[in-house]
Amino acid sequence: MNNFHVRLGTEVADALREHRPVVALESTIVSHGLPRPDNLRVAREIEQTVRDAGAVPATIGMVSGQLVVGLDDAELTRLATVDGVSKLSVRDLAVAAATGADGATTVAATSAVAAAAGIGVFATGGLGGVHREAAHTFDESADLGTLARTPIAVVCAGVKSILDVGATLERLETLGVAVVGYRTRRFPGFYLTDAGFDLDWSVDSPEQVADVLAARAGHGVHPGGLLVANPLPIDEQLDPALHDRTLTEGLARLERDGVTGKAVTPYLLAHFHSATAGASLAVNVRIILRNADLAARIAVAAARRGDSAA
Ligand code: PSU
Ligand code: MN
Repeated sequence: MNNFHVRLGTEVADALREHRPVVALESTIVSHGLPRPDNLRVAREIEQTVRDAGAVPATIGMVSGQLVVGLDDAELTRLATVDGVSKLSVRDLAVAAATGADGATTVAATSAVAAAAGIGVFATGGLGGVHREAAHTFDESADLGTLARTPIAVVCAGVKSILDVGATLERLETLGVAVVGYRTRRFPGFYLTDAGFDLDWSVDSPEQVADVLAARAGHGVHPGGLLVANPLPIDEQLDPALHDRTLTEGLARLERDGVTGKAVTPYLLAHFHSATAGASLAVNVRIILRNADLAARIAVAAARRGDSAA
């Protein structure tokens, strides 16, 4: 990209030029989704996991108004530790750039920037979606609308269980976002292995995901994203009873404290991390690392077949 406001990290630029595998990573998870000081350690572990699987990590964020694809360690440290880092969705990017802000990109913003930079695979924890009171509040994550028009494969453990999962799946269908289970036909519920919904499609290997991406590129028909839903093994999920208790309590507090808008997701995640005494954090980290590993293997498979989209 010949854009003054977007800088590719050297390693990422080299890898893209040489058609080597690259995996995009988001920074909202680091700045707003995980508690300090674990967030920085985990951010580095995610990158290392991508490297171990043979791909180059490209963590995306904004530093002093400049969008960076492939934050270096000093920049990653800054977004993980400095106060006042904005949570940036797609619509915020230009304003944040023009005002010189530090910002962390959501799934929506990370997807859009990654695709524009020529990166075809992205790993996150859980996608944003339709919030439980959306019928009244209209609170639906911009992640959904952005994926409708962004050609990228997002590896995630479904959508966060704090959301209305059924409504989110319906919206993904309406918006034309493809959803495939990785070795499952059940949609995962982030902390929980199974959110209680069937999927139409399942894929068995990174190579098969690369086949899907190649077919999509070859058809030139489907402009949108592909969700690769990668569930936790059942013995690694958060205890469902603890999960349900914590969620009920978190939703009640949300209402009591009058939290709305973009603060909802960070608020509920923080509640989980404190109310489960770190149990949800361990599960959350495990989810992200597993997704980073799978995304890297998909990027490697796609690069092997010479697929320029990855
Ligand atoms: N999943 C996580 N932790 C997070 C998020 C997702 O495990 O912090 C973030 C992602 O950046 C996602 C955002 O895009 O939450 C959704 O926020 P909202 O509901 O405000 O769109
Ligand atoms: Mn929202």
